[in-house]
Amino acid sequence: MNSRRDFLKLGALASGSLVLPSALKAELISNQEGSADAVKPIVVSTWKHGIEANAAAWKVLGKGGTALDAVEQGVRVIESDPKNTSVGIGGRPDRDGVVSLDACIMDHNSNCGAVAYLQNIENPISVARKVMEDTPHVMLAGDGALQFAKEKGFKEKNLLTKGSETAWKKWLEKSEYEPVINVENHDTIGMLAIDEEGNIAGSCTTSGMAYKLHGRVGDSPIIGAGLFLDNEIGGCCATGMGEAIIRVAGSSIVVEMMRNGMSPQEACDEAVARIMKKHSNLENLQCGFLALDKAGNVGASSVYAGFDYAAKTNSQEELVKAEYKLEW
Ligand code: SD4
Repeated sequence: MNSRRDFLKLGALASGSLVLPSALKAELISNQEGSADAVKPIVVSTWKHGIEANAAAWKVLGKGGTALDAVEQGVRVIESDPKNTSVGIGGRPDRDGVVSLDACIMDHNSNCGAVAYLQNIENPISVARKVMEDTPHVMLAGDGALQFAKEKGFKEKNLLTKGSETAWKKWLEKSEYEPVINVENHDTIGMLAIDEEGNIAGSCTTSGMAYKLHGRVGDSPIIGAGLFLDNEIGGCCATGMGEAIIRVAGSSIVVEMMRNGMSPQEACDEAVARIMKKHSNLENLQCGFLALDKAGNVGASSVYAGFDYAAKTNSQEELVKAEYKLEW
């Protein structure tokens, strides 16, 4: 396995705790027989756009706000960025030209909410939170999700930007009509945060696989696949080929492996290995996991090189390359 943990320092190092490579932190904890303080607050999120999302989450966490508010506010910024072509407005449409969004959110009490195949609403994560807080259900999909969002005061908006429409039309010219997965470093956003109280929350939001089949829903709104957490253990979020992530209940197995003693890094590596074992054809099968345990240890792993995540604490801000198994 390749091991690349290149740290790009984004902020000046101040006094206080550091985000340590997970192996180092684990060593520190065991050396001091559990006396090492947990790193909190902390927020981590997938891909480079995680830097901007973490900054928004920090406006909540830094003032002593809740992890739940932080993970909602953090990813909303990316959903509302029309230049981001894989989340919210500006997201690539399906092969029929329809933009449909998937999102979920989970709190430290294991409350969760999700929307799938939601159209015309810029911030699906906030609709998912409303599903969690204002209904007895976990997930609403399609027209029902849209109807619920409108009832809750969300405004309808055309999510297909000129740029995304042009790219889709160009794609149509070739008429491959094949669902494909994006490989560039601007993908679905998954976020995990621990607040000052030590509570964890997570969010995940996407426009899904570009040019997917009309009606397709991926892993991102599925609790246990795109996102899972347990306040006793930690959390995990996923990015990449949703079908492969669902097949192994990706984020939930990472949390369960951490429960059984693995570090976040070991658990993410193992989940990636599990996916690779289940698929004979690994062509374009990019999947990545990002995990955070309750002590503030972080791990991330992907099938192919290129996956990265952003981490932020009181003292440090980093973009970290995930470990990976294969070169493209
Ligand atoms: C999906 N997991 O819909 C999402 C897409 C993604 O990196 O994360 N791409 O399958």
